[in-house]
Amino acid sequence: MTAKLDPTAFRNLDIQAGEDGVWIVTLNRPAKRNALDIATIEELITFFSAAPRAGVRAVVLAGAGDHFCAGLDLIEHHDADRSPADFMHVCLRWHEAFNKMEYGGVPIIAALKGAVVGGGLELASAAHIRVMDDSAYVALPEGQRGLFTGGGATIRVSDLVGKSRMIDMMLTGRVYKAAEAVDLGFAQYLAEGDSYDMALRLARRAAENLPLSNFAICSAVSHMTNMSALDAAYAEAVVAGVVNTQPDARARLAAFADKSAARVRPDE
Ligand code: 1HE
Repeated sequence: MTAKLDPTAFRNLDIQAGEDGVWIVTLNRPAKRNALDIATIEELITFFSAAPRAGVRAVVLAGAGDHFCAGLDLIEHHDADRSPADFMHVCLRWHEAFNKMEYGGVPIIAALKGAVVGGGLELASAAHIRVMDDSAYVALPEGQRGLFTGGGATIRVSDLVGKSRMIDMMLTGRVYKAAEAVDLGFAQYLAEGDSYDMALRLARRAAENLPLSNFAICSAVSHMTNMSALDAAYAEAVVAGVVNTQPDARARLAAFADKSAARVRPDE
């Protein structure tokens, strides 16, 4: 079962398909600091729903301009003057997009710079790897705006850095700059140069893995951390049963056995 992805069908996202299966998805409203309006969320759903069945082997998720993402489109939200039920449905669409990302099975590497705030941090947290450069900073300004997180921060941001840190950020508007943010666990990498270059390198490396392995890594781990330990152990065994016996893995195992495969070394 395959899906088609037409890069020209997107307006708020710039989509570039790489020949190596690494696709570049760029939030493309730099004049609005890539704030997430409804149309952008719908495009994220469209892209990440199809990606696992469209031959996408890895994604670099980036932002156009100086900022990754300014979070919820506050102007759209203000102008729409939404009812509670309306905004609940908005949040459910955000969850649809971000769950498709986290559980979809395609590695997503976020290239972070400038503001990664509010819903922008929620979006970044749904990626599997986050790379920051020196310009990046994270914050949850919801408290100051009279809002609350609605795009999964209570789940993913607290998972990354803990409940008490998240609550402090929301109460006080605390901002963490890149180096400290990486130390605390908001991102796995601090790039010396451009976060995009490093994210692309990492995405290309991940794309060399077998797709079924990556599917398990970028889906099963998240599912299993939602389960009891007993159920997770069972599910892990089932997933490993499928992944670890895949025919495509035999050549890789044979290469290890005949000593032609690269060894695991600290400096490679
Ligand atoms: C926006 C948004 C936005 C910028 N919605 N339009 N998020 C926030 O509270 C962050 C709000 N944004 C900012 O703090 C700043 O804009 C930035 C630090 C990201 C960038 O600053 P700067 O000086 O480069 O840009 P700017 O002059 O503030 O904004 C440039 C334009 O982008 C301007 O539009 P213009 O038409 O007047 O030129 C801004 O209005 C627009 N813009 N950010 C809409 N967020 C599911 S619940 C999630 C809840 C949240 O995410 S709350 C956090 C919201």
